[in-house]
Formats: sequence, C-alpha cells, structure tokens
Amino acid sequence: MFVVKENTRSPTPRRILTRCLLRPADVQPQFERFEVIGTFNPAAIEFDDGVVLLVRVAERPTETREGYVALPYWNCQLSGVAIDWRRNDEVEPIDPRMVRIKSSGQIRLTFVSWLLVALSRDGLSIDSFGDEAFLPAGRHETFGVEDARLTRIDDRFYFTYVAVSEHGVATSLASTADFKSFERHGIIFCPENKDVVLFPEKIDGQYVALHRPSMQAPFSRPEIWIARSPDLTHWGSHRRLLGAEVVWATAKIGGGTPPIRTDRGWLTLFHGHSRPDAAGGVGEYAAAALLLDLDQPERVIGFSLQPVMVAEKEFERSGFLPDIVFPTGLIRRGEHVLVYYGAADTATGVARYSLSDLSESVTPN
Ligand code: MAN
Repeated sequence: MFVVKENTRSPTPRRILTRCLLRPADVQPQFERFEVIGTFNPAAIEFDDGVVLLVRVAERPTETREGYVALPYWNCQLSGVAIDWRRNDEVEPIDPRMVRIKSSGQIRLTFVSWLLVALSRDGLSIDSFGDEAFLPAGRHETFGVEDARLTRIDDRFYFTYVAVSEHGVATSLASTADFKSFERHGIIFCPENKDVVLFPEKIDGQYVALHRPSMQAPFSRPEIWIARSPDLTHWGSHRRLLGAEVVWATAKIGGGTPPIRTDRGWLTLFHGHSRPDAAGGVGEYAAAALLLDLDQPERVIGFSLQPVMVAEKEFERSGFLPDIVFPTGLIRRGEHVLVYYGAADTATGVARYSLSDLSESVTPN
C-alpha cells in the first residue's frame, strides 16, 4: 500500500471531508438483463447553481452460462447491447476487467460502459439524474464510452471521453449546453490515448489539452503530454510534460482533472499507478497535484513528490478493483476545492481539500 510520507519541503494536504456520492445500487441498469457494477470516474463541473456529473456506468450481463464467459459489446446495427459467449478455454483471464481471446490475442472487456448525468445542488450529495444517457455510438465505441472530463469553454460544456473498441482506446470529444442533448465532435486523439483534459481558456489564442499516449513499444513508460489546437479537434505542438520523475508511479501516469486557474498556476490532479505485486492484480492508483505555468503551460512549476490522495476509506479500498482513487473533476469553492473521483472502479466519491494545502504540496521543479 502507498504510504504517504511527510515531506519536510512540501507538507501533505489533509482531506477535510470525504463522501461516497454514488454506488452501483443507486443506478438502474440501462440494458435489459444487465446489472450495474460500477458508477465511477465522474466528470464534474459547476452548472445551474450546483454541480453536474457525468458518471461512467459499467454494466455486465446477469446471465451466466456454465463453462462460458460473457463478453458484452455495443452492436451498432442494432443500437443496443449484445453478448459474445466464449468458451472458458478460448480465453485467458487477465484481471476482473478483461480477458484475452487466445486465437486472436485481442483483449475484451467483461462490461460495457455509458455516461449518466447526475445533478447535485450542494456538490456533496446527488439530488437527481438526467433523462438523457450518453450511450456508445458507432464502430469506435463498441466496447463502451468511459471516463469523461468536463470543461466549460465560454458558454458550452465540452467533455472528452474514452472510446473503446476493437480499433483501440481513443479519446473523443462531445459537447452540450444543457446536459439534455449532446453533440459529438469525433475522435480527437487516436489510439492508444486516454486521460485527455482540456484547459478552460485559450492560451495565446490556442486551446490546450493534456493527453496520455500509451506507447506500446517498450522504449518508454506512459507519460503525460501536452498539446495545442486552433479549434479543439486538430491537435499539434505535442510536448512531453511528466513521467518517470514521478517516482511512486511505477507503472502508469495520466492526467486526472481539467486544470483550474490559481494564483500560483494551473492546478490539476493527476493519477499514478503502481505496479501490481501479484499476477491478476491491478496495483494501486493514487493522485498528486501538478502546477503549470499560467502563460506557458508546457512549463512545469512543480508537482507533489508524494501522492496527496491514496485509497484509505473502505469504499476506496474494496470494490471491483481494490485500492483505487482516480480523480476526474476539480471544483473550486472559495478557499477549498472539491475533488470528484472514482473509487475502487466501483463508486463515485467527493473529497474536500484546502486549495492552499494542495498547492503547497507541490515541490518546485
Ligand atoms: C483500462 C481500465 C478499464 C477500461 C479500459 C479501456 O484497462 O481503465 O477500466 O475499461 O482501460 O479504457
């Protein structure tokens, strides 16, 4: 387990409050004869005097067949879910999330995800759900839509989300004005790339995003990159931002929350993943703070050398995958921030921190 070490140069911020906001039992399945196994990794933004969340809902079939594994997918022709039943000896289990089809080497998920609109007046409890579900659509989303991140740009809410299919793990963009109807803008980062967060303002006349290419060639480990765009859909000026210098993230690192403007710079939380101790395990996910220069966000002001958030509450330590906190939304409330996050790939949580504690946890580069 990660132990948050007290660092003499940069104090570790304390969580002032933690709440579990949403659990699978709170949400009705969208698909017939499916059950909800996850309500997690929520995008969050201020909306209508409250907070709106776009929560990833993962569902799996309720039916089981002796000697078979159920691999659900979105069938574009039928505009609905379907199930591939594979014999146990045809697949190699990897972890609870996925199996490998032995004949093709292809990875398949054991669930399919969609996005649920959830509304909260106080930001600390859910009052209602929106009527419109954001469901998979098209051949790049057949294994689901996952892990949205919301950014308000002018009067529109843009969200990036992960589009998973046999063509890979890509990141797409969509937008809405009211969370009742959505416009899709297509893939903005081709496979393999996820954890894309948009900045809320143009910088030097350009949009800015953090992204996380997952290099398949073993030359490097996954790293957070930064890119610019004239129009939110065409991205270039790619630069590497952060990676191996985050020593506790031994397996992976990725952007977490869309950045917010603070006096010290753009503040964002990113996640890091430690290598699992045992085969079949997934390892732990924790989060830390990163500050980027306001005028030139390619310049890292600093980051917290130790995680500022680790799985510690029961709902973070146990679930579909244990020991995961995965921040995906950050909302400023005066001198505090609310961090919205996925817990144990199962539930949605919110934690409150003091803004100055978080930025003081950052050690200058
Ligand atoms: C990882 C995890 C899963 C997710 C897949 C595809 O394996 O984040 O939860 O379904 O990637 O994005």
